[in-house]
Amino acid sequence: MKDRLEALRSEALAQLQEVADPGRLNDLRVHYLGKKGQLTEVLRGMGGLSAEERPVIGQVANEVRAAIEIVIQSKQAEFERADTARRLAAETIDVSLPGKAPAPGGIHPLTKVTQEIEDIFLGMGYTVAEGPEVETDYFNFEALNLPKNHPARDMQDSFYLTEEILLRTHTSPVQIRTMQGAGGKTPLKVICPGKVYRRDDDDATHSFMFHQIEGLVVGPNIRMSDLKGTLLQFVQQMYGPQVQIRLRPSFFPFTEPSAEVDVTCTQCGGHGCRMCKHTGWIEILGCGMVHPKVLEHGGYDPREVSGFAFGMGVERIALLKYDIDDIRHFYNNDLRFLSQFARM
Ligand code: 2NL
Repeated sequence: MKDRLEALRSEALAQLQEVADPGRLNDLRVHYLGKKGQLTEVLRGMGGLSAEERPVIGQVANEVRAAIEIVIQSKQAEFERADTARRLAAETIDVSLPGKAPAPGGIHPLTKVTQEIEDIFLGMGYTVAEGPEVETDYFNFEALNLPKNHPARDMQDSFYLTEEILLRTHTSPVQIRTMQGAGGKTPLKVICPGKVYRRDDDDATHSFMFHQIEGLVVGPNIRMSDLKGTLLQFVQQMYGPQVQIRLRPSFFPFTEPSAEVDVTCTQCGGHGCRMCKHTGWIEILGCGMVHPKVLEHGGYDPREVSGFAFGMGVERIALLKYDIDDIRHFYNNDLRFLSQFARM
């Protein structure tokens, strides 16, 4: 029996020497050491041994098992090392390859100009308010002293969702809501930026959707001179301290008196050029003293308080600031255009 065990050992070790893959190694392990393997087979004959022989043969059997196991383990470790080495070679990352640079986004020029305007007015103590783009006839027209038969209320000029609901045509309704929310408190100083919608045919200077910023101040003894000083301060921070303004009489249903504001040409400084059509002046916004009826809709008593308001198109301010010739550049999302502002 001892001879059979020794023979089993040398046969197993010889075969294990030749093993070249983990699958075959496992087969041999099962063949020699498994429950129904060769070693078990030999040991089954132990029953016929004498009491003296049994421990001797048992020891030999244990030595044979240990010898085979050791070779299997070292073979297994060898295969694992080879596998790791193969994977390391195959999965090597070349850290010297140039990376794929992520294209960082930039702030849209209209957003940038909006933020700049907001900053200027925040610096003068204003707050910023936003409101819904879908408005009621009351907030968009009625509260702003636009009577039912006013041409601006024509179905042809606005996007109506129903008879009473439309896309806002200016951000003034936000100011009405802000006044009503203030519960008669003064002073009220607010600017309202946002998208507005008008049924225009798109061209270089018109769009069915554009961005407006309106400002409103309400308080005791607010005068036209406060309005003029505020706007001068604004344009000088926006375009430079050399810029002057002039006010021309105008008309809006929600302000009385009303004015159109021109700045000295941002291109030629007022001498006259193509941009200002050789007048030296460029129109940039509309403004006026808040109409008493509008103050009343806002919850104020026009005998006690007064106010001024102004409104400007963000696209127009941006066109002038960056000398852009077509409003549609702002909406096409062409990176050749947008990337010029990304790092400004
Ligand atoms: C323009 C002119 C303007 C206003 C907007 C306003 C708002 C309230 C009361 C009175 Cl709540 N007025 N807004 C006033 C004058 C002119 O906008 O040309 N915008 C592009």
